[in-house]
Amino acid sequence: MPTETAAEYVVAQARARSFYERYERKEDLQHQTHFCPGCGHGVVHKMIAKAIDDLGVQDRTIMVGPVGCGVFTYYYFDVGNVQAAHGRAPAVATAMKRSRPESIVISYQGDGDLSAIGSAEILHAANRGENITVIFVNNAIYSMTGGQAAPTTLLGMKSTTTPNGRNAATDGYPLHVSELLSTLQAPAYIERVGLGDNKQIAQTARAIKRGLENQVRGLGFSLIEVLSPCPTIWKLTPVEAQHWVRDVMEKEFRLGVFCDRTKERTEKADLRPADPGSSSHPSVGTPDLRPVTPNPALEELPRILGVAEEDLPEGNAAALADNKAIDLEVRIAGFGGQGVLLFGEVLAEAGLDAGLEVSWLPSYGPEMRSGTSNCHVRLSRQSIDSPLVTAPNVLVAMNEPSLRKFDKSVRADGWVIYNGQEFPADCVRDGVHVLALPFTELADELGDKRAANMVMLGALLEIAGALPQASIDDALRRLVKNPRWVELDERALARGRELYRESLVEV
Ligand SMILES: Cc1ncc(C[n+]2csc(CCOP(=O)(O)OP(=O)(O)O)c2C)c(N)n1
Ligand code: SF4
Ligand SMILES: [Mg+2]
Repeated sequence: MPTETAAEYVVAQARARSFYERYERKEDLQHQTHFCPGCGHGVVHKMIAKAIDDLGVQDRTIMVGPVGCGVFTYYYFDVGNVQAAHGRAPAVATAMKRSRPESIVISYQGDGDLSAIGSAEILHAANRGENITVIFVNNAIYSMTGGQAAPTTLLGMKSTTTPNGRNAATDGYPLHVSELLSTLQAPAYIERVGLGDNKQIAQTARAIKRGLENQVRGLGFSLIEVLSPCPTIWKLTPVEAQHWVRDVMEKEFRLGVFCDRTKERTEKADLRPADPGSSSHPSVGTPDLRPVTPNPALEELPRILGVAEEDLPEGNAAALADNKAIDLEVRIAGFGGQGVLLFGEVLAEAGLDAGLEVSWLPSYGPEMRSGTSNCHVRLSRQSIDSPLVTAPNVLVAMNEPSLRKFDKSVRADGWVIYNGQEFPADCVRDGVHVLALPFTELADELGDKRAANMVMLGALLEIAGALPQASIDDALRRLVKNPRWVELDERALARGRELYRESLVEV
């Protein structure tokens, strides 16, 4: 058991080794997180990183991040990272833990994520007793999206969806997740803690460490619920928000340990000889510290997913034959409604149709506080290691903020396709090619300015010369079902190809 007092704990807060030294999220803010002042997420992050350090498990920890203000775990924790779809972290964590039993898997979730859209996932992961650790950051609201009510919102509490305050008659009662899950037989440990004052903070650090330690010892499912301030959405100062946790939230959500089967499981584990076939399951309770063994099923995966050349649609194999070195990394960015995601989908579907390795990763970002929506697309003849495109060889910027956000990331000798008459002089970079045209107006001339994305895609296809026209046509028809739009988009693609040929500008 740790012995820190609250004061000692605060003094001990040097940067944990389990944090990256620099955060690559924003080039100019590499020592700052994205959290608002007084946000509980940052405090919980520190505690998790310190616990990972203390337990010496950094090399085998996998953090499964949520959707919500905690989404950027992968920018901060220097461990294995996966980002799950909203609410699905316990399912992803289950898969990680079962395929890599020696790993230490953390499911990090907000209250919207865990208790609303992900209520089924957490319930069943807990009921199966997965040997994972869930860190549940309860701030009683959907913060990232601007303050809609969550199942944990307090009665009378105002939110954008309960403007007159939550009303039990119409909105139900605050959901007590820890109490609910502790009625199950499988969980090993469930505790609710808070960040309302120093004493609570010290207890939270202990509980988080304990939740991880339980997993290291193979004792089963642990969940630590943390009552956490969100000054921004609660419209309080950081100090007021902290007091609100202690004086108001805690009255609704009682702190304490709701379930603790760790002692009996430790005793059972001590009596039993190690069983290599079943050690990851908590009903067995055997601590699993075996060395990493490769999972043969995973090694088979490339073969299972691979597309043999002879299976390609007729004509495509030949079209690709002399295009062995395709390695297209595209970042497409713009405002919501500009068709950024569809652009990426058509490109990715066409690549798939053509038998390439493909990834498509939409990135909505925390809309409330930044703005542009963007997506990452990779097309390659080789296996793709990561769907993230951090250094694109083509940036498609559908507006100026997107250009400014991503232009520095474009590789030397790469391309920027920019929707604007004038390419801003301060964005010009040596060796980076630019095609800057008023694509929105050009699409308008074709019949609808919303087809600007397809005009830009046409230009990209012509620049990259990577995909057979038949694959693009097929992808378009599959994704854009309305025949009127298919016809317009086809003309837009052709126009884009033409514009590139006519208007190429090299900078
Ligand atoms: C499938 C899906 N539905 C809805 C959203 C929009 N969305 C993003 S974050 C969020 C709520 C996050 O709230 P919470 O989990 O409490 O996290 P917090 O931001 O409060 O830490 C929602 C609804 C989404 N990204 N994906
Ligand atoms: S909006 Fe709230 S939860 Fe999100 S980062 Fe800011 S304080 Fe934290
Ligand atoms: Mg929340």
